[in-house]
Amino acid sequence: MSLNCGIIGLPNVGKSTIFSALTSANAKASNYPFCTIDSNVGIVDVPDKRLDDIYNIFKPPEKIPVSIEFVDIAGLVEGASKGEGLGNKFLANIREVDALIHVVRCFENEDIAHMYKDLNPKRDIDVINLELVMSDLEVVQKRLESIEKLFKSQDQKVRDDAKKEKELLKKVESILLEGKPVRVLDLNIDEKMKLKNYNLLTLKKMLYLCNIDEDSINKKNSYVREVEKIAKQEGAEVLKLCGKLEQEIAFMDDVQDKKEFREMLGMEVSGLKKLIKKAYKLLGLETFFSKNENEVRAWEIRRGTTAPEAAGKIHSDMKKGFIKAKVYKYKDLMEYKKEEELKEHGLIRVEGKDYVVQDGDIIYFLFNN
Ligand SMILES: Nc1nc2c(ncn2[C@@H]2O[C@H](COP(=O)(O)OP(=O)(O)OP(=O)(O)O)[C@@H](O)[C@H]2O)c(=O)[nH]1
Ligand SMILES: [Mg+2]
Repeated sequence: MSLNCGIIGLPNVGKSTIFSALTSANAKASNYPFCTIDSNVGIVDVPDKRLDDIYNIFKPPEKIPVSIEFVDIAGLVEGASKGEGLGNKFLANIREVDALIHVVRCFENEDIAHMYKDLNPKRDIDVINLELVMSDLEVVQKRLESIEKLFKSQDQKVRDDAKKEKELLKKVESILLEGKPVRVLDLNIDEKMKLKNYNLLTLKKMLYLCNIDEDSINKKNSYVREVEKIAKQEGAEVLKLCGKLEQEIAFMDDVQDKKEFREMLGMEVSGLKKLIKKAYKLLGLETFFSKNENEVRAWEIRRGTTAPEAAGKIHSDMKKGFIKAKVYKYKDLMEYKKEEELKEHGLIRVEGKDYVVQDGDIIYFLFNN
């Protein structure tokens, strides 16, 4: 199953517009706050020039990219964590995703209703982030209450574990009480593993996505600058795109038309491509490639994945019977163009079960059936 990014934000900021551009499917988008109630899910291919380059060298029948999932979630409002505007349901949707894309409205348009009268990205961001914080606080405080009974256990280990968990949760609670997201805490691996069970919203990675108007594509926009400042303070990523135009382009059939339209607007790179790539990184994913006579294929892995685990992505038998991996680098292939040349230059390595797969590796696994 692919990992997913949830698209969140206030109502009517352009979440569904961006989602439908991403998936080129007609996710319902309209000028009514709360237009999205059930979340839409779309699977999107991750563009990767390296896959195209490898494919162009070997030219097997098929080329298969990696994909990630986007979830278009309904707009949150102030008080969502208290159940306002179906808030709890929407927060539950957010709890299920792996990372967050926070859409912030940075376009002025009197015809498009906004929750508040004026445009103020900082206030909008604060509203959403506070709801996420409040929702996490409720989870943490509930657990802190229920953990108390564990201290009465006869089992020393249960009591010790409960003590450790309480200490951790207290640390988390105090950061939330300051109104800050849990992701700003410096947690060790052990603590991260423990917190995983709670699926905390503010521990998920977040990317701020400024939805701008047509005029701001090649111009500075003071709203975007404001969001950039906030993102910098939080160590979060930020990206701007014009949802409406991206949607229009996504719906064009002809590739050449798309290209010309982009050029006319001075958009060299597709905003959507940038967004998908950033989302992929946000999910902590890297790519290795496999090739055989039928296909060249990209596979997503988490940083730190070993060779047998990577083999298991392709087939569980490959992991079970893993013997070794023949590995070479994408950049070496680009330099020498042929596997024979790579071999001659000693650039095809044989790696064992402890090898940590690197982004851009091209791998052939040998295994026992
Ligand atoms: N001018 C302009 N309008 C936009 C842009 N992006 C979205 N809109 C318009 O804003 C309105 C709301 O867009 P949606 O994508 O439905 O907003 P949403 O955030 O999904 O809204 P909810 O699902 O109600 O929370 C629609 O009328 C869009 O056409 C943009 O970049 N520029
Ligand atoms: Mg929507």
